[in-house]
Amino acid sequence: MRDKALITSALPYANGEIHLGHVASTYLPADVTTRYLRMKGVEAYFVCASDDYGTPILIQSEREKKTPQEYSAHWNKRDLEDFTALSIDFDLFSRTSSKENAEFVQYVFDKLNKAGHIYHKEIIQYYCTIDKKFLPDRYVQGTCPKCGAKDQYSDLCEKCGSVPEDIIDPKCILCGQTPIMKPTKHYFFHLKQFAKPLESWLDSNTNLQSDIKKYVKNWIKEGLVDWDVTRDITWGVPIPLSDAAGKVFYGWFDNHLAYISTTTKLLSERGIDGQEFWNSADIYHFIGKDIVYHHYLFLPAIRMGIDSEYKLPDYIPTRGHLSLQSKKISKSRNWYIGLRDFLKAYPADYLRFYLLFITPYSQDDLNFDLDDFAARINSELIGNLGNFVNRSLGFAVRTFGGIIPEPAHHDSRDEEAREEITQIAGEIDAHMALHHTDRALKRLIKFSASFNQYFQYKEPWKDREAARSCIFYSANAVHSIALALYPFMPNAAGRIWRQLGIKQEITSKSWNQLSTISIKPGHKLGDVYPLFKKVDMDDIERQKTALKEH
Ligand code: B3M
Ligand code: ZN
Repeated sequence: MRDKALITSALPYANGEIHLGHVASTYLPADVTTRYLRMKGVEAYFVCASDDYGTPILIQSEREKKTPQEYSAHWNKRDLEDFTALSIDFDLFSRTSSKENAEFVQYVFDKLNKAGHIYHKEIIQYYCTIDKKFLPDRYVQGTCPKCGAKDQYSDLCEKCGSVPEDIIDPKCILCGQTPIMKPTKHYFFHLKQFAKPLESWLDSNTNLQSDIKKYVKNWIKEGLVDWDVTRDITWGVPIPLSDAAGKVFYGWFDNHLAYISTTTKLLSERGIDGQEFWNSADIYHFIGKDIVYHHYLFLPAIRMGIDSEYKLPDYIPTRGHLSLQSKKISKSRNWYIGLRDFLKAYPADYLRFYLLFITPYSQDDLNFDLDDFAARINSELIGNLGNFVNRSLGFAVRTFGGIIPEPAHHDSRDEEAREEITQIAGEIDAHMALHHTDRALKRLIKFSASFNQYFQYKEPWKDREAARSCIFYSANAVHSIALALYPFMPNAAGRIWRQLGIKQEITSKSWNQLSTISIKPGHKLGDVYPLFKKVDMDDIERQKTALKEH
């Protein structure tokens, strides 16, 4: 682990609200990792941006009679509000359409071009003679040649998931006319040239998930295809060549470069040299498994193409898709829960807890189930962790006036309790070092379960004298719980911290206190009250009824 880290999570398209499916695989694990690294004393920054370009955004803005600038600005603002409500704390949430990104993208293209990694050729594109424009990607709808589904886009059949070569009976989505075919000059990135270097990079980077590496290497073996990085539309970063007027970059050429341009923008505002920082930090790109191709091949190849001026990622933590009530999430079928709506009904910490609990560090798909959500919150979080914190601190208030007693009548069970406290940090570290955020959280839950048993065994209510060591170690276990919980549930951790009566904030470097006996005899607790409210089952039923497909 380096003492610097730069963390990114996949950039959300500025085209609709953030829903539960987005946050599980990407934003939450990235936020937890950032908070954890900071507590370990690492200088860590977490950046993201809205992905503003692309034909779907342009088309939708035209439908809503807005400029694409206005339209994407709206979603950029809204996304940031929703992320903030979930305590996802970016240091900077920028835009791929920012001036800084456009400049950097053009700089990268220029350098690639001069190095011979770009070539051009004529291709045939749909063109509408009525609207007088080329019709890339979603501008054309027709019948899928593979499955026969009607009204599918020329770049994606939503029924069978294929990318149709030649859609049947193509129509311009703007005017409904049949487009003609017209030649146009497009610029290509020579991805094929990078097959060998990509392969050696994949072999040498032992931090990448090995199952993913395996199939990415297989794609290389099957043969890479050069990338057409051009679009004949007005919304995008202009291609900086005199004979490329009216042409912009394909969104996947510019979006991942915003990882870098957003970092340098953030750091320059803080007087730090972004490039120097980038190259001496651990670079993490958190993604969902649907964009493996772009992040394991396209992104590293482009960085190699500019002489690794900005180094390649050290980690690309990749996780699977979330389904909802065991059915695939789909915005078009209305089968999803918006983040904002969910957070109106339940605290951010509940959602963080549940999603982090069920999301493994693997490509396995996961399922959001409302009954399971209620059960986990009510039993693991409230019945176990919340209960231990409240019963032990509550007992200290009732019996000792909120002053931590000197331990007395030390027995072997107390020794075990002390031992558990001194080991918990290392055990959580072991999971976090391997990106198993779910296992780290489960280890913490096991720790609190074990302290519930300790409390039960000691029966402090029977003998005030014997209670002293039990309360002393329990208060110290609560201190460990607050610190270890912070990356996962920062709000609840802060509440526990205040109940413990600790004045200074949980900040960087606090991790090294986690396994210490920091709460000393004579320490005064703050106000103690129940941490959580149970999830009501009638309310869960109402949530299920509200969730309707169409
Ligand atoms: N905007 C979203 C996606 O395909 C896409 C990610 C860009 S990351 C550089 O999931
Ligand atoms: Zn048309």
